[in-house]
Amino acid sequence: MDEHRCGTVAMAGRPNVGKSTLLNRLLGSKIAIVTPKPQTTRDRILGVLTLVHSQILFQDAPGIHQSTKALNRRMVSAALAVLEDCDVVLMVTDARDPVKDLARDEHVLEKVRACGRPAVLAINKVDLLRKPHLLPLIDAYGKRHPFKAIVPVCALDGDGQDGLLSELNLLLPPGPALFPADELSDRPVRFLASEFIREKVMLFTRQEVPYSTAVCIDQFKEPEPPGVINIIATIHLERPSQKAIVIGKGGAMLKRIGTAAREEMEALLGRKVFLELFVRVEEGWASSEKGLNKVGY
Ligand SMILES: Nc1nc2c(ncn2[C@@H]2O[C@H](COP(=O)(O)OP(=O)(O)O)[C@@H](O)[C@H]2O)c(=O)[nH]1
Ligand SMILES: [Mg+2]
Repeated sequence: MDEHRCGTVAMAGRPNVGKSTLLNRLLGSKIAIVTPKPQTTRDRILGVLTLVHSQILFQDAPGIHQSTKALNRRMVSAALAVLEDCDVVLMVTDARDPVKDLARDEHVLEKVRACGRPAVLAINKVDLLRKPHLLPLIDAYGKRHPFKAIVPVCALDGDGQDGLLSELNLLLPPGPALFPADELSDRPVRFLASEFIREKVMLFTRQEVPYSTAVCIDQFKEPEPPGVINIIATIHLERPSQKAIVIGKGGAMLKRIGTAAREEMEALLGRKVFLELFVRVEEGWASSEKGLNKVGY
């Protein structure tokens, strides 16, 4: 019989390469929010995948990038902490990066090398790549780092995910499962609820609004016996003009955000949800440590 294995796999890569999409695909459930905009993921989140002979604890994290803003510095340090504290690294890249531009990943590779853990590379978004470009890309990455495996994947349709899982499994240390088999994440559902709201704001608004949004859950009430879950949340923004955008004409935008977020919550919880949203201005919260604490970061 196979020995049971359990370990942490840190997801690393530049913003927007598809780390969170890949995590959701591997888990078969949406726990990490995804948008076409960079810097969607702000904090680490553990996704638990329980297989027959192993349990893989995926640490999703913000993208590794350079910035001076308080929020971004906090994000990058979360990404680096995840690397320091893992058994295996799953580095993710975008298949569309031309071979001659691989220097873009050098900053991430430096961190992967520094942490000294075995690493697997997932070349994601292969659906957008013409086949002849794939082999040179694999070859070029192989020359840059002694990856234990390089696996082309498509996080959108799951292409390549089984091969990726077997490569990761091989690198896990032996050990018993650390989470119950039905547990998907180390984050409470109220965190996931706040993230779904932030995702919809990021998807439906433009320019700086997505980066000025923080969401706090004020109330999360599960009735006994189980019925409709009541959630009250506040969307914090940095300026009054942003508050006006998020509320929209006659409250239309806020309604759209609320409906879409509620549908995600109902899908995750398998229960009806009643969601009430408030919008507040917390001047410049993303620029200072004090502001971050005020909105719950
Ligand atoms: N075409 C395509 N798009 C993808 C794939 N994986 C992710 N995306 C898109 O890439 C964008 C960024 O994804 P996200 O998971 O938030 O990236 P992250 O910042 O690395 O976590 C989103 O618009 C995703 O839908 C893929 O395999 N193929
Ligand atoms: Mg992400």
